[in-house]
Amino acid sequence: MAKYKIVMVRHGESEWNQKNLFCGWFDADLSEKGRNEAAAAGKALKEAGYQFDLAHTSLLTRAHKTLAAILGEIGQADLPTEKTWRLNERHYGGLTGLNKAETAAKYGEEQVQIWRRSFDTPPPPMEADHAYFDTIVNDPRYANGPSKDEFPKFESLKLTIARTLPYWNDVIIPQLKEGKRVLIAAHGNSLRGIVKHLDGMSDEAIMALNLPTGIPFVYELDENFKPVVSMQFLGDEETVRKAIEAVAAQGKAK
Ligand code: DG2
Repeated sequence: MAKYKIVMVRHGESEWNQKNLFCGWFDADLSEKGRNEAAAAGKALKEAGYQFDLAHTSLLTRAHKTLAAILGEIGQADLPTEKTWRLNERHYGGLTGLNKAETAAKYGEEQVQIWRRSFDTPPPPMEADHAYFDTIVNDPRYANGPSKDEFPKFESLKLTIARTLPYWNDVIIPQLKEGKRVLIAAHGNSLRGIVKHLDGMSDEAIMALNLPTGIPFVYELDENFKPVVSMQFLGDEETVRKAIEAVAAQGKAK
């Protein structure tokens, strides 16, 4: 029997999703489509009667704006919200800013699939001469963490999970145990990490999972935090399927 319920959502389409660029820790804003997706996510949650006690999000604007739009729609604009770098997108290292289709044309679709979806093969590191190195490393939003030692130059999904899961276990689980209704607005890969953990997915199985932008999904968990209901999207099946396929296709050479 389900004892706990949690709602998660990947932010709406960002300007860099729209341009098909590897984004990672670059702070891209939402596109107009992404703003509409975020509002639609809020409306879907409102229609389904959702209210929350707490929200969690990353330190990145695309997730904040998605969360704000959702909270506005459900009439909870002042909901207590915790922001953490541990929910940031995976750091795409040296790929940050490159076009995914052009990268596939240059290095092959298989290589891009490995960089995007393999469990433990990381992208190349972001070196100090990378166009976005200074912007990201010196961003004041990281003044309270990650520490210098923890600050990534690249992340595989495995490394992303290693910094996201402690937050899930130490912060979110205790709140669920207290009976709090929790919403997480984060990113494709930080959420894939949580989903992999919850569903006990193998390193191979997680490669096939793509999360759509701006469509909330619900998990119902038993007393041991094992899913009774897994990844139930608040959207019609056809729309969700197409949105997932579109994410998967971003790594194809055009
Ligand atoms: C995307 C995910 O992150 O890219 O960093 O480019 O969720 O913040 O838009 P998000 C990025 P893929 O792993 O799907 O290529």
